[in-house]
Parts: sequence; structure tokens; C-alpha cells
Amino acid sequence: MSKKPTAKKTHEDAVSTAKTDELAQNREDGYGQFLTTNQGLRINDDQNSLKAGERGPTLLEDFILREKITHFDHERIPERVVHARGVAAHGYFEAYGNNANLSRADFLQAGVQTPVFTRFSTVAGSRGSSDMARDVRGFAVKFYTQEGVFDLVGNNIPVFFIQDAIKFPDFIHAVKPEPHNEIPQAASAHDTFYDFISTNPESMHMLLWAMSDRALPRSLRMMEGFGVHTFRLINTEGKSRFVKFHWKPKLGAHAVAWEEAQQISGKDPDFHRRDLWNCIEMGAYPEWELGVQVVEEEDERKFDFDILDSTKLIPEDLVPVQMLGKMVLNRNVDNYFAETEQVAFHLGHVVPGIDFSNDPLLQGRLFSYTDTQLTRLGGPNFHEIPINRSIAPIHNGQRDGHMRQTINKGQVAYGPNLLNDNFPKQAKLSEGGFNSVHERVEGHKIRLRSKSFVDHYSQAKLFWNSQSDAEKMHIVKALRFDLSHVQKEFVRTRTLVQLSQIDSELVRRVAEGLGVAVPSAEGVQLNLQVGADADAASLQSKPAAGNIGKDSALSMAPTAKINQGKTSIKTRHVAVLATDGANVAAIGDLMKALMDQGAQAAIVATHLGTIKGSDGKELLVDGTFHSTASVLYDAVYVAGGEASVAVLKQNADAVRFVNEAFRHCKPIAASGAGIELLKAAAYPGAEDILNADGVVTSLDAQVGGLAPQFITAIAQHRFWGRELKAMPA
Ligand code: HDE
Repeated sequence: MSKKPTAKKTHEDAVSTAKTDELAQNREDGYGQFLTTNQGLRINDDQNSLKAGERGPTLLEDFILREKITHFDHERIPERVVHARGVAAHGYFEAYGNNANLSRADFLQAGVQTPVFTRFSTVAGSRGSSDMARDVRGFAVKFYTQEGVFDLVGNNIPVFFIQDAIKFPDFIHAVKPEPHNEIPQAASAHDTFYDFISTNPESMHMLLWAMSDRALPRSLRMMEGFGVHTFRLINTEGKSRFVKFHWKPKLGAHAVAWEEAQQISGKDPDFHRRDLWNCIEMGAYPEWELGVQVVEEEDERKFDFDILDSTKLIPEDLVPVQMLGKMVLNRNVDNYFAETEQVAFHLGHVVPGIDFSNDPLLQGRLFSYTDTQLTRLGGPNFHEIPINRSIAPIHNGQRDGHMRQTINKGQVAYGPNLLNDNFPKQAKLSEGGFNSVHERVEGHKIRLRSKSFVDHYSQAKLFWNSQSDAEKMHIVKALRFDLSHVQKEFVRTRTLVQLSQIDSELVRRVAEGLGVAVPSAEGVQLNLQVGADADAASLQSKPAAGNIGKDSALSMAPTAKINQGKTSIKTRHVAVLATDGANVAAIGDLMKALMDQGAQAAIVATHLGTIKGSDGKELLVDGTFHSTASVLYDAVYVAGGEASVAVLKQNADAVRFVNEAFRHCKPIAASGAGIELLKAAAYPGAEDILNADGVVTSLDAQVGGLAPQFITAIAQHRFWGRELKAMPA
């Protein structure tokens, strides 16, 4: 058989982990091979079904046709009930050197490298929805450790909408498209969502996060991850401590503008998955550090919130994050369905050294994740699907079920037994056996929320207070947007009443945009969602106090803590606007300067092919004003060259390209005649574009002095202050 022409060097060649090697036995590549049936029979004609005569009916005998069509008929499985749209990649986790005191988990010990598979997702949209929906992002990591699989199934927001798992189906039914007409797709801007939110004040904290820039990540590589619940770490001495897990992105945390997000959804609904895929293919591997906030058991009750309540976070200014190790994603999947779609996460997949808390949301999740796979993946053997297989060996008495792969030998499938010398045997703690934490628990069976869960507004206010002015404006605008789509006035009004419990400025600004006065909270029962016989008054949350202060970890402004010291422009996309007659030499210099720093530059022109420079030199064009858009780039450079700029100034798409980049607060550079295009792109009410922050120009057509300033501006990501001046909310 012939050989593949140019065997593409994949990162798999460079990156081999125990899991990658283990997956190899399931890979298939038909290149150079004969076409066969699923039974291995070589097929002679795959273009014509077997018929009775040239123009006659197809014969039932045609087993080749039937096999092919039958398989096709059944190739869809149910999408995930939530987090349906996702993208994943392989990589590894490497532990730093100081964790033994915290946890006995083998994968956390100094220098240990563990293969991982990480899936990011949106929550509400279906599998074919857009990456850029305003939504929470799932951040689920499967660690294939030597002691079994550990899944850290988190989100990019550290709190959740509800406190008790029993409310999850209600919440999801409210946020998903409405059941009568299945509208809207992947959006919170509708009546049922706000009906739920406004009658569930525990949602108010997370609502602000979901309306903030956190819900619009520029890249999956530029967002934080959180385990959300309080977990436990247990060391070899059996000492247990409470922890919150955090993923901190090496590239900092960045967002796009809401208007931009909506446009990206049209221009490139695969924006995030494409970005992740391309960066891994290029070798620009995304990285996060894994850290924990640690709370000693004796300090469990020292906070003015309950650490078992998932609608609360532990402010990092109170308990800083200690880093345990780093994760690098360095290999794309071979097959989306086999890996990304079939991967099954479960927060109950833990290893010795990690345990749970009594958070009622966490406790309910412990049931849901295995249960949901039974429908989605068709039976109890999903752990045998290659992507889910543990690299630690599996031995137990579980047998049979749909699609069982393992051929369990022997007469015995039970324990204890004498016939097989009592194997497989239980492992002592010293032999790596898992043993749940010895926590003393006693109480009455009771369906009641703990009073320690009742304060619903203080942390919402803490979050609001901790945002920069631009971030606050984004929250206000997002709420105005969403509530403008709510049809029922009383749902809008009630939501405003809830917001008024958080902050008077917040509610005033939102109400102003809706054209209504701030409604009075008087007489409105705020906590409806208590049991029928519960004492509602005792579970009434109080409005947030005025002096809650701030936490430095909650903002993701360019100057915020999470972005400090992150000056790299690696993987940023810069559009270079030019056409025939442009100053090609200057373009070359600028592109080189950007690429030397790891950014990517693309020439956007009025036509594909090449552009001819003023000096006769030619440059290959990457995209046109029709095929691409400014929302797909992080920054824009307008090249000099009289003839080129004269054409661009007359081109509405080119003018809009700069205008949008400016509106979306992106760094913009122009040299020589290119400055004229900037002037043409100014919009009514905007500040002087040439003197705006993040706009760098040079009258000189050469770019020598311009490049370093432009690079510094790109590193800052966005200049949100422009919006504050031009479009205050
Ligand atoms: Fe999930 N969640 N969830 N969730 N969740 C699922 O499991 C559930 C919650 C999260 O990439 C489902 O395999 C309940 C919080 C992620 O495959 C399901 C409750 C957090 C993913 C399920 C929660 C998450 C899921 C659907 C309330 C952040 C995607 C498909 C008690 C800490 C994993 C599946 C992937 C997926 C149930 C709340 C994160 C139905 C009952 C809080 C990242 O089992």
C-alpha cells in the first residue's frame, strides 16, 4: 500500500503521555487502505446499491447498503442536558514542590506529571450554538492519575445561581430556550430566566457575574477556572482542610465587548474552539496554574458567610491562593466525537487525598453526573470508552451491560470469596485505598435551608464594588439589554427590586435605561422560594450593607491583579489594513516586530491575491473586508501609502473596520497617510480618535518608533475608558 505523501507532524509526536499512548490502540487511519465493511470485508463497489435490474428496486439482500445506512441512522447521541457545546484538548499537569503537607494525592506530589483532558463549554446553548453567547463557561479537567481518574468539574465563575441541587432542574428549565417555542437559543435575555432569577434572590450574586465581562471571554485561554464548591484536601497524617480550587490563566483574563460578541457569533460561531485549536497546532500551548485557598477545619465558621454555600466565594484578599502546579494543553483531539463528545466528567471521580464538603449543591452533583451518562452514552460501561478509561488498572465484580468491552476472566464476580483467594482485594490506606473523611455528622432529617445561607446580597455588592468603572458600565448595559428583551413588565420590575437590594447606583442606572423609576421594595416578599411550611420571615435576606468594601481578585480590568505582569502579546491577532499602493516595506517591518513578540498579523485588503506596494513589491493578502471583520482581531494597523489610503477611505467596509475597532476599544496604529483613514472612521460623539488612549500614530510612513508603542498598547488588550467617554451608561 502507498505511504501518506507528507505525514503531518502532529504535536502528538512531540508530546507523549501515558494517556496518549493508551489511546493509540483505538486509533484508526484509512490512508492507503482498502475500503471495508465493519466486518473487514473489502468492498468492490460503494457507489451503487444492489438492484434487481439496472432500473429495478433495491434488494433487501444488500447488506453493504444496510450496514452503511443503519450505522448512519444511529450516529447521533443525545447532547449534554447542559454544557452541550464544548471543545477539548489533551495536555498534562505538573505539580510543584510543596503540596505534600496538604494532600496525599500522588498527582500533587513534587514534579509528578499527569496526563489531562480538558473540556470547555457554554452552559445554556445546544451543541450547534455560538461560542460567544453571554454565558458561564464550563472548565472541566480530567486527570488520568496513577491512582485513578480525578475530575475537577468547574466553571469560569466562582459562584453558582442556586444553593441546593434540588433547584437545578428548575433553574436550567428557566434559562434554556422556552419550551413552547424553543426561543431564544443560548441567551439569558428572556422572561423565564428573569422570572426565576427575580424570585430566587440567591441568584443575584451570580447574576452580576453572568452580566459581567466574565461571560464574554476573549479566549478560553484567557479565563480563570474555579471548582466553585468547598472541597477537602487530606494529607498522609489524615489531616483534612477545606479548599477552593482555582485555575489562573498564564495570559491573564480578558473579555470582548458585548456588541462585538454578538457580531462574532455571526462572523465565526466557532471563534473560541478555532482559537484553541489553532494555538495548540501552532505550539502556543495554553497554560494555567492550579491553586487552592485553604481554610483550616477549625476556621470553618469564621467567615460572615457559610463556606458550604456555593453562592459565596472566599475573597482572595482574606485567603490568598496557593499554587499547586500548572496545566499545559498541548495536543488537539484526533476525533471530536470519540473524545470531546464522549468524555464523561463526574465530580465523584476523586483520588485519595481529595474529598467533599457538605455543600448541598455539591452533594446533588455527586448523583447527577453518572446518572446523566446512562442516557447520553447509553449504559453503565461508559468508563470503558477510550477517552474515559483510567490508566490505573480496574478490577472489581461489576459485569456485563450494554457494549461491555472488558473480558473478565474467571468464575468469581463477587466478594468476599474463597474461590479466588478473595481477590480483587480491598486496599488498606497504606496501599492507596480511598477512605472518606471521618467527619462526625448528626442531625434531624430536615428539608430546610440553613440560616447561614440567607445573606444573598452582600457578596453581590462586593462584586459590584470591586469592578472598575468600565466593568460596572458593562454590567449595567448587559442588564438593560437582557431586561429589554423581557416581555412581562412585572418580571422586569421585580428584577429591579432585587437589584435595589444590592446597590442603589446599580439599580438606578439599569432602571434609567429601561425608562422606569426605581421600584419600591416595600411590600415585596423577596424570598419566595422557601418550603411551604417554612418560616419565610426568618429566611428573609437583608439588603447589602453600605460598607462592604472590595476584593482585588474580582476585577478583570487590564490593570487588575489577575492581569498584573502579563505583558505578552503572544497569539494576539492584528489586522493590517492596506491595498495597492501601500507602503509595503513599513508593513513588513511592523509585521516582523509583532511576530517577533509571538503575535499574528494578517493583511486585510479590498481583494485577495497580492497587493502591489508603492515600491512595486508585492504582499500576499490574508483576507478581504468581505470575508473577515474587525471583531475577529485584537488590534488594527492602517498602513501608509497615499494611493492605498485614498482607496480605503472610499471603502465603507474599510471605514467600518476601523470604526468598530475603535468602538470596541482596541489598540489602533496608523502611520503616514494611514492616519487619514482613522479620521474618516470617527463616529458622532466620540472623542478625538487621534488623541484617544490606545491609538498610536506616526506621521512618518516608517514604523520604527511606532512598533514598540503599538506592542505596549496590544499588551493592555483594551482601552475601555473610551467607552466611558463616548457612550456612558
Ligand atoms: Fe453541572 N452538570 N450540574 N455544574 N456541569 C453537567 O453532566 C449538575 C454545576 C459542569 O464538559 C451534566 O455530563 C447539577 C456547577 C460542567 O462534559 C449534568 C448541578 C458547576 C459540565 C450536570 C450542576 C457545574 C457540567 C450534563 C447542580 C461548576 C460539563 C452533562 C447541583 C462547579 C462537563 C454531564 C463536560 C455538566 C448536573 C451544577 C459544572 C446534568 C445537578 C455548580 C463544567 O450531570
